[in-house]
Amino acid sequence: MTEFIHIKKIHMHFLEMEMLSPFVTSFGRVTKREFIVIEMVDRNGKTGWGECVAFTSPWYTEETQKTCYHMMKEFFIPLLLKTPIEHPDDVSSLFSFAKRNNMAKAALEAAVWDLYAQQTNQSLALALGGTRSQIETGISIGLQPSNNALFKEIEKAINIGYKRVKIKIDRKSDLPLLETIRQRYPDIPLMADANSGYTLTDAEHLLKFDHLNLMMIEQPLGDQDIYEHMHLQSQLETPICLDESIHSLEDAKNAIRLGSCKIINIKSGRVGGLSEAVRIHDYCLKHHIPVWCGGMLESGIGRAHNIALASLPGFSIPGDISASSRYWKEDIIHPEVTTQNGTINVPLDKIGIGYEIDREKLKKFSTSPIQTFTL
Ligand code: OSB
Ligand code: MG
Repeated sequence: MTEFIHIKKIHMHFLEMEMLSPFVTSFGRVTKREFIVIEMVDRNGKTGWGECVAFTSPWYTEETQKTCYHMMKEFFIPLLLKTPIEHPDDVSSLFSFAKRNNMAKAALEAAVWDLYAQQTNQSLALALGGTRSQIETGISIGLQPSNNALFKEIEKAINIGYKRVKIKIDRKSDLPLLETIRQRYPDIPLMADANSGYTLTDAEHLLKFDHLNLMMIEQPLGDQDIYEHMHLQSQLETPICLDESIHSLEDAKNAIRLGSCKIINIKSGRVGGLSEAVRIHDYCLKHHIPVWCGGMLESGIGRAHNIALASLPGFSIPGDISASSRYWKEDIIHPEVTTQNGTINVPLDKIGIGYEIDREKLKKFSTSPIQTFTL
């Protein structure tokens, strides 16, 4: 019998971390990453950690750090403080009265998962059902100012040993660019992320990607769409992977039943938490749909949760979980996340997320005083 988790205190840390280099997509440019870090203390004095992965502006989903702050403070935290939690899966039911706001929900649920893993004396990875002690990982390269800059980034990634290279594409410079990359690097595991840059009228154009031997094309059509992706996938050889369109298990089921994609990118923040991420994983595994763990330019805390999630058996494609040093001069966890020839060790034998939080760094990157919530 596990005991209930009684949450006594929730501290919010407000951070801003400068990225080593700006991350550019067709929607915008991230140069500084703003985060709310959740520090959750239970009645035994144990501390669980979570990170809110929303951006400063709503370009990727409708949420922002400020909307998440509002939702957590006004709705989710008061509920958590007065409701004993038997299992982290209960958090999504507790929050289900509120529509969407998935990243706000996920930030708090992640800290509950960390507490639960500690209470049951195991690593977060094992608590989630992870089976791997090492995960293979890839890299996501943002839009670059020139082709040469992009080739340099690709070469760097290959030399480091990343198992998969993802580049961002837009309608302006997709096909010639991909063709050039393929000529230079005929065999690298390559994929392209369109972040919804196309419409169904581009189908004929996208068919020309089929000879490029891409592992997949990620989210070519609208960020709300599942139906049109079905039409596109029925014409394309290249597997479609959905990212933005998948907010829940229900979305994943619909996409798979319609044949709208052959692969799914799972991000716990986008789907409202690790529990929903695991449910999507389980469904995909059962239906032979490979999944991989996406990234949100996380600090070490979110990265640690991603590593734990990616240790589940259905994560059969290298994800967007790169080393801390790819994004940050200094990370807020210890040790930092490192890769060895494109793999990351899962801290299966540690308790909880398996990384220490560096409080000095938390303080260093804080932009305003800690806020504490109690009953
Ligand atoms: O579309 O997967 C995406 C970053 C921010 C928002 C959306 C996406 C991305 C990435 C990079 O591709 C992921 C990462 O390296 O953390
Ligand atoms: Mg994507």
